Amino acid sequence: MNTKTKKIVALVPCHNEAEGVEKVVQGFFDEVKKNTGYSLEVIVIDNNSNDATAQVARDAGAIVIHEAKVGKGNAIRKGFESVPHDADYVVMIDGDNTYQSHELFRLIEPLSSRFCNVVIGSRLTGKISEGAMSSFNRFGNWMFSFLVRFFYNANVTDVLTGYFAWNYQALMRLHPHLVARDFGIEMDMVTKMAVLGESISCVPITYTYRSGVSNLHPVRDGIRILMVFVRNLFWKSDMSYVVFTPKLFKS
Ligand SMILES: Nc1nc2c(ncn2[C@@H]2O[C@H](COP(=O)(O)OP(=O)(O)OP(=O)(O)O)[C@@H](O)[C@H]2O)c(=O)[nH]1
Ligand SMILES: [Mg+2]
Repeated sequence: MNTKTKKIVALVPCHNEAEGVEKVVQGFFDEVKKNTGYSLEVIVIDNNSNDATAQVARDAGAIVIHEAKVGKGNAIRKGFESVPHDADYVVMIDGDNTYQSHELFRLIEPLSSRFCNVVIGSRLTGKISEGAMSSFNRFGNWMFSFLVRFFYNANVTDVLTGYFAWNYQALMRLHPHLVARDFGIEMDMVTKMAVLGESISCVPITYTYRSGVSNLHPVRDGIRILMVFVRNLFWKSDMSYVVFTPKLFKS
């Protein structure tokens, strides 16, 4: 029996999230304490915050690194570069406490049981608290998820979620290919994982009302996300072990 402790590394990209980040970090530590056989490192990527995000995160037990280039994509890609090589699982979550860090093992279990290599926390098949997501954003999320399922054959029900988990090797296969600098990062990740042929599963998660100020501009960011979706239809990778042709172009 393999009794080696498995190491989880949680990445939290933050731009002015002093209100939410403590609960996010604390929730991870509380959860890992309840589950023997796991260790945890939380890395907060502070992206030009001008509030107390870094201090609050450090006080809660996180390691804080900095990324000066604005944009969630830049922040999370800096986080991926900083994942220690002895990690077994890598989790990404937003710092605004809208996703529940105490649902961590819902995302880890399909990885630890080797059911799949990537787990996506799906809000649209989970629970969304009242007022947490506008009808416009809900429709946008649903539409983008539908398009990704249709054109990329990807097994996803919530492509723009902020809660992901990978086994370490799957993340290392993906990370060198990512280029999105802003809120296009989730679309970049999911579509490229689909092209790479990663096994992806979705689990239902809870999404709650935001603490702090939103950084998202639905129309501007929606257009950027659409551009990533279209651009990646033509993306190919030398590492891809699935010959990929967008469904639309199949004869
Ligand atoms: N916009 C933005 N967000 C960043 C940046 N760097 C990190 N983030 C983080 O990216 C995460 C997602 O941003 P949010 O503003 O919550 O966007 P959202 O979740 O799509 O939208 P809401 O429903 O309003 O919360 C948060 O944890 C941000 O702090 C940055 O430079 N710009
Ligand atoms: Mg948010």
